[in-house]
Amino acid sequence: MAETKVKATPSASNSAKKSSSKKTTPQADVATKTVKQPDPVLPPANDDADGTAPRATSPGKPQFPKETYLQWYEQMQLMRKFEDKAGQLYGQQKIKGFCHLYIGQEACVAGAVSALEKGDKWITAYRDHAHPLALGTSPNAIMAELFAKATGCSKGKGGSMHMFDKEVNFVGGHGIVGGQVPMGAGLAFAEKYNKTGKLCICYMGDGAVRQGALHEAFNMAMLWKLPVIFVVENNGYAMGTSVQRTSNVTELFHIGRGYDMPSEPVNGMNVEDIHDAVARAAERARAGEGPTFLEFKTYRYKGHSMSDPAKYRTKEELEDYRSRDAIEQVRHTILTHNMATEEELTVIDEKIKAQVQESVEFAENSPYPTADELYKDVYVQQDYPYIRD
Ligand SMILES: Cc1ncc(C[n+]2csc(CCOP(=O)(O)OP(=O)(O)O)c2C)c(N)n1
Ligand SMILES: [Mg+2]
Repeated sequence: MAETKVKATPSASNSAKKSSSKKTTPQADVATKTVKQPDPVLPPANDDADGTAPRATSPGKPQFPKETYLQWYEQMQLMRKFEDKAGQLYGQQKIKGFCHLYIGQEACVAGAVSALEKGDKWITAYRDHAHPLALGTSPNAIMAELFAKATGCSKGKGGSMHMFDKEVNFVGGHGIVGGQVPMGAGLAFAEKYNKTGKLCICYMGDGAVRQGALHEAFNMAMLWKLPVIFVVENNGYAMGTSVQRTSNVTELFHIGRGYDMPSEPVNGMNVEDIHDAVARAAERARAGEGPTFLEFKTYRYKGHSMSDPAKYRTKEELEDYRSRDAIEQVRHTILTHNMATEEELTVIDEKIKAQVQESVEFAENSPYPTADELYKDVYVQQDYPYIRD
């Protein structure tokens, strides 16, 4: 293990402690921090990467400034409360169509937001409400999109699976399993080509790892040393099918090995571990060393989508993950180390409740798109050569 200087956000650095409190965007300016650099291929960054360490009850010494823990708490609570509400509204048929909730996986996004820079590109699959929420898209625009209203972040034409927000560099929201993986490589190619110093973080589910497109993209990303961080959110299941039933390689991070891609497992229920792993990968990408493959071992508390009763798993399995809930861990750290009082956390909770309520009212009171919207935002090439009358 070598010690390397990496760029990380103020959250990762004591020197930046003060500036992080007046954050204007979730991705703040960079500061420097020394973290452990793992060997390029494989060895786990920590010995609890399978998520078995009971951090909520033995949190240890906080590694980050209090502003970071409070930011994580607020972001993750917003994701959770927003989606709790979305789930309720789905039950009332105010939200229709597909709807995949991220509840349980919140740390996977919060820890990456704090480790990356403004201007980095984000892309993911269809479980995509939390990413823009944490990047700073207004909850109003996301709720309105769920309601298919014209004020939604995709003008009401995308719905739950197709959130987009160029302002925060969130490039979707993609429904084809694995489809976003080559796109993530392409986004990173553009950053390299334009010499922006930015990178792309490309999320996918464990189901996507068995798509051919991933393997083609991994090869090219390594060949061209693209500034991309591939993240598999391994929540154990692709719809109702477990990883064990569909993959000969169940430690998914091993798959990066075939391409000599630096790859590691990360405890996806722990936001600090996620921050550190993403910061290491970002350092490599910005230094021109190319891609990294991170396997976040995580869990979704709800079914695959709103129509899934999740009968393929046991109550005990769910409770085991719930007992290591990422939000509870952060809450515990904050309270144990007197970073805030119960009352102060309640103020944050109340603020979030009001934000979520406001987003529902905004969505309810917004108009649907008009019929002429059908013909807008559609790719047309008048001289397309292959269509003949
Ligand atoms: C190419 C393709 N095949 C099948 C589907 C149907 N499908 C939708 S979600 C899904 C499971 C994907 O699971 P995973 O990648 O683990 O993501 P998670 O839902 O767990 O976040 C499947 C098979 C699809 N959308 N695209
Ligand atoms: Mg999955």
